[in-house]
Amino acid sequence: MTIYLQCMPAMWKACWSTGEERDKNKEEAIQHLTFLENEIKGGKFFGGDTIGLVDITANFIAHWFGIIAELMGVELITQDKFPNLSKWVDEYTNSNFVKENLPPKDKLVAFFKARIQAPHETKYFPMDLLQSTEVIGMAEVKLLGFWASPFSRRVEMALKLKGVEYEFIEENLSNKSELLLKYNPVHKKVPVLLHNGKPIAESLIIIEYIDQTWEGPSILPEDPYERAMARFWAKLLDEKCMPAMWKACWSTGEEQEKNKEEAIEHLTFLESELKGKKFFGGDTIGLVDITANFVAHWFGIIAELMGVELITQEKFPNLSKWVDEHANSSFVKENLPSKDKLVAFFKARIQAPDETKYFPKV
Ligand SMILES: N[C@@H](CCC(=O)N[C@@H](CS)C(=O)NCC(=O)O)C(=O)O
Repeated sequence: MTIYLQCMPAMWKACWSTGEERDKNKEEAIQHLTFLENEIKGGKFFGGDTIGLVDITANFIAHWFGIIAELMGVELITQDKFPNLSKWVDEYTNSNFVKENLPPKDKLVAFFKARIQAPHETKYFPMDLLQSTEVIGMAEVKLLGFWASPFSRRVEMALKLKGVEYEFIEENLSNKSELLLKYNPVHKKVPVLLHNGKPIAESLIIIEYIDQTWEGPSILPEDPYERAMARFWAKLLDEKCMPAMWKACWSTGEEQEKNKEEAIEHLTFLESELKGKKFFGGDTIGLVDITANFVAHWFGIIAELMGVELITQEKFPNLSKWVDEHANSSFVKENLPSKDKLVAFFKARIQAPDETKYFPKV
């Protein structure tokens, strides 16, 4: 019973928390595990020569924990610190009876990876192991965002890539919260990341912060030149390319033609940059792919609604292939708003009376 009430929650929390909170949880787990380490001394199982109640109760420690700990980069039950427990984990997981009755490692890895990457609405972790969501430690990362914002989704994609657990706080952009005005008084825009209460605004800056703060797949390239280039393309997308594409959608006549021409000019550079590559980041999604999520997802939807043709197969074959690649990546699919929801959102915006119409200014 002690295992369930004290040890497992501490181990679980150590996996899903970060920073100081994780260290505190690890310490607590180590304290309880030390009792178990002494308890098993000299025996094969907690039940002696055969598996008993404690061994069955401790199946999380023997099987689940190692899998989650590896995914989350947590080291706790090591051979040198817990020799008896480590031996027990081996004995236990090699017993035929146990092998036949626990879920295979591959299946659990896939399950937890999917949970880590799941959008906040569908994410599920067995919270009943934790007394409250506050003690989970993940609550130290909060994101003020808006579901339909490509900027906000960029940050979510970066957090998901790193496997960082966070609390999403949906903002009403037509009636901004005190929280948003307090934490981003300069721009008053989402996204804002709060890490241990400290606010960071501007999506590209937040992504770099995430990349430097948490372990996991690199979002920016390691090589300084490649890094500089990734920043260059991300900046071009934000400052030139996306505003021109956006304006091309919402303008008409001559104004629209001018905007389209400007967009085509910038898109042509991106087209060349993609030559021979699956993603801007090479074989995997990186800063520029995340930054360009508007080009890949939002733009096509708005362009179709507004009857604008820009990224065609014949004019931009590399970009068109990249849009498909992007749209078919399961990671991207899980982390972007659905087409139907965006269509409904933009249709409502188009039809809204002027006073309540809301479009991010360009
Ligand atoms: N440069 C900012 C742009 C963020 C942005 O434009 N956010 C929009 C939502 S898509 C917003 O909060 N708009 C509120 C407003 O303009 O009042 C970033 O990269 O984070």
